[in-house]
Amino acid sequence: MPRPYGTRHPDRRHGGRDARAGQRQSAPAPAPQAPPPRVERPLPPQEPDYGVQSWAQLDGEAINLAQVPGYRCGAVTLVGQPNAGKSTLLNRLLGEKIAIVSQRPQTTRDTLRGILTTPTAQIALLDTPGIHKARSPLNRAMIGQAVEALEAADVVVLIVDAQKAVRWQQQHAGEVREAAGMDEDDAAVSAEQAPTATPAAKLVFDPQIHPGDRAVMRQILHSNQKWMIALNKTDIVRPRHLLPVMAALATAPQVGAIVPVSAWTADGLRELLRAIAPYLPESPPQFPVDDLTDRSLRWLCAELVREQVFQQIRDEVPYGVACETEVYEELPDLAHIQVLVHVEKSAQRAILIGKEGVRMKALASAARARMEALIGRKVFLEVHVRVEANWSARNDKLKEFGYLQ
Ligand SMILES: Nc1nc2c(ncn2[C@@H]2O[C@H](COP(=O)(O)OP(=O)(O)OP(=O)(O)O)[C@@H](O)[C@H]2O)c(=O)[nH]1
Ligand SMILES: [Mg+2]
Repeated sequence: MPRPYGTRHPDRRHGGRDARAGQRQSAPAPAPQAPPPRVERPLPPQEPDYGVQSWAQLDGEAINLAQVPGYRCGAVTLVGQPNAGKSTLLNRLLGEKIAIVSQRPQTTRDTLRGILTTPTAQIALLDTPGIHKARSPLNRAMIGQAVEALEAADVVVLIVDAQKAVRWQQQHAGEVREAAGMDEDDAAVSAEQAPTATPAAKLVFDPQIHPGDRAVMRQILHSNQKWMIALNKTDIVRPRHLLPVMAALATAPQVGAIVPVSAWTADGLRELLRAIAPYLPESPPQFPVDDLTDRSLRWLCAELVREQVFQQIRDEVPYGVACETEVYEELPDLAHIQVLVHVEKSAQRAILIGKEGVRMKALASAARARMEALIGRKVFLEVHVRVEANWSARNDKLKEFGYLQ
């Protein structure tokens, strides 16, 4: 039975069984020893190497995509619960890292458009914040962005976390639930997520579908968009457990294809693109073929600093952090970038900086490496931290940081 990450084998807790046997035989107690120096455990990898995707490879300048017969171009919105893998999937489809990713929910705070150009279609892929039960003004603003992004799509792809879906089904197998009861529960979530929306229609879902996914489905159905499902993280689920999950998802109203994928291994992504293609209108490409996103490098660099906060700092601190690029200068030998990190309390500032600045050094150096990979140049990065009391509850600050329109 594998041990959970971060736990030790029970026999090793006090030096192991053999060590204890030795203590019983020798009478004098061993002299107390200084504890071994604390070794920082390396973080487990939080995202794959995205690599270059074969479907995005264009045959040099020889191809004039505007003249390819039947060429398609359109917009696809990726939605789902927090942590379902939307941003990882976006990066994987593009073959480039532009969206930030972490193991923690609610990493993405505002929409990000990635542009995927293939020899047969150009797809504007919109990554969105995870849809969940929002409480704080920041979370409500995030969900407002996700709901708004539904409107702009030719097709919506709901990303479902297969592992979460399987767990829900296994825990609730055999439980008989009142469909009406489930509806009320979901409707409450829906109403909170879209305060301006008219009440969601009374839709009955299979209770075998995770309630969080049902809440997202309601939002999609409310937007009247065509939609399909990418069942993600199939690399960590037994294939025999996937079938019942897919059967339950297939009962959702008006759902199109359900494609099992793994953003981590790239399995199923070609099939996903094939399933998306018929929804896109025939049109020449609307964006220059080597455009990857409509976001500026300034914005992406601020996000890369926030990503490191999400990946390296525990507890609630990342949820109180917002980042802004204050300086972005292209110098002859390098890019000079200065990022300002806003926190809500001075205690958060102290945690971010760490003892003798060690934590900040680690954050900045990881963010800098990511920036260099993105920009393809050497980067000189400066990061400053400022306390902006209670910013996540203030509309003026949410607007200033771009989270609220
Ligand atoms: N094993 C596995 N892990 C995945 C896969 N896709 C994403 N993940 C992991 O899931 C976690 C969340 O991924 P994100 O891409 O940040 O999820 P998200 O849906 O964008 O989350 P929010 O931005 O918080 O809404 C990360 O640790 C990813 O590495 C996958 O296909 N397989
Ligand atoms: Mg995300």
